[in-house]
Amino acid sequence: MFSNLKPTPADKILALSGLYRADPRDEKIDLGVGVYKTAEGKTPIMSAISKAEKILHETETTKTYASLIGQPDFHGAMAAMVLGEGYPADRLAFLSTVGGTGACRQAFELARLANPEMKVWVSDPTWPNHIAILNFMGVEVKPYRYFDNDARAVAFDAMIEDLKQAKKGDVVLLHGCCHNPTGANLTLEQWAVVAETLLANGATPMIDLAYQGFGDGLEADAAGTRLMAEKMPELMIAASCSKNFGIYRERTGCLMVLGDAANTAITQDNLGKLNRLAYSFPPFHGQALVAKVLTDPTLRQEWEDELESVRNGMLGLREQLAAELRQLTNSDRFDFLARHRGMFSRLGATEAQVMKMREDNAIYMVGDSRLNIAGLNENSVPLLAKAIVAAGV
Ligand code: PLP
Ligand code: TYF
Repeated sequence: MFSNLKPTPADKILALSGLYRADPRDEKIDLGVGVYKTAEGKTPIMSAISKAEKILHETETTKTYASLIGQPDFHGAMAAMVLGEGYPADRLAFLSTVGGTGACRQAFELARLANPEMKVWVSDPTWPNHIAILNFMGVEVKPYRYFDNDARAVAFDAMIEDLKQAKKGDVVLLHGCCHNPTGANLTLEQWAVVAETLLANGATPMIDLAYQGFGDGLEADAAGTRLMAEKMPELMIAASCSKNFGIYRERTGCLMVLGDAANTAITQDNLGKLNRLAYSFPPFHGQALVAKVLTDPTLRQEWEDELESVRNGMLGLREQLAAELRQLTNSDRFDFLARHRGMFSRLGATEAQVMKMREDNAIYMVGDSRLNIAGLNENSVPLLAKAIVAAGV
């Protein structure tokens, strides 16, 4: 039977790590997978998370099954972080999931239960896993224009023109902040126009929020999501705790579904079914850590401070890279790097230029010229700037 299996195409982002590791050059620079790294190239456990783990270790008395839909304290803390303290509890159904990826998958599954014919509109470009999961599920994917390759900014008029074509029963997938892979994001005014557009055609928005706190701050990064939650009758939010709590391997995330209060119970019931049929209970440990950190005032402050320093570190690297390129090119055409937010920027280099930087300078970025800003440090920024210019970007 298994001889019928066909080889699967590698995930281009994950495959890059293997190529990087195999490169014997000392001065190599890894700008591939979206993982936060310190200047020393380490992905540390955040101090508040370590402390929460110690507390959990000392106080946990059982490892019996917990809740199928996830832990209520985690759900409440996540809703408050994403939607603000005054979130509409009566209109919200929750599901703890296997990371943000699991939240995306379960959101697509829920939408398909509600409408077997649904199509999903995704930004062009988007995180490749969105498309891969939808293709695997056999769901039709409709790209909407998002990125202006020349301006390296959001192509907003084109985006709205395309989103006007979405229909009631379709899902429109948006990135809440820190767009992956481009780094170009909507302003709050633009979010309001997106809301008006979807209110007019009745399509259901879904927000993938994988980097809250990595762009302009915890509150600012949630502003677009909060605006949508306020204006839209329905909204799905797939929130990941992998990056902002640094607990990637714990696989912690949450799907929040906002709808008519009269439907909350049945939506909740359907969400529980999706977990049960996929893997039964979601991972517990990460939920407990996040709930502890968010609800213990001392740990929360410590976590927010560390998250701020991570965020400001990345902003500093963006400024340094833009300044370096301004000097080398005698132009401001790379200033977009300082305007983008989050871990990623799409440089706008051709695949040949990306390969040239890999071959000549041992700089590893994704083939579409997405670079992970957190893979840089003060010393490697000038090397990258020189390589960008030498490659003719
Ligand atoms: N969505 C986006 C846009 C991402 O970049 C990621 C990255 O990891 C995820 C979702 C899912 O993250 P995870 O499943 O590790 O929580
Ligand atoms: O885009 C990234 O680099 C992160 C990490 O299948 C990631 O979101 C990449 C690919 C993948 C899962 C996670």
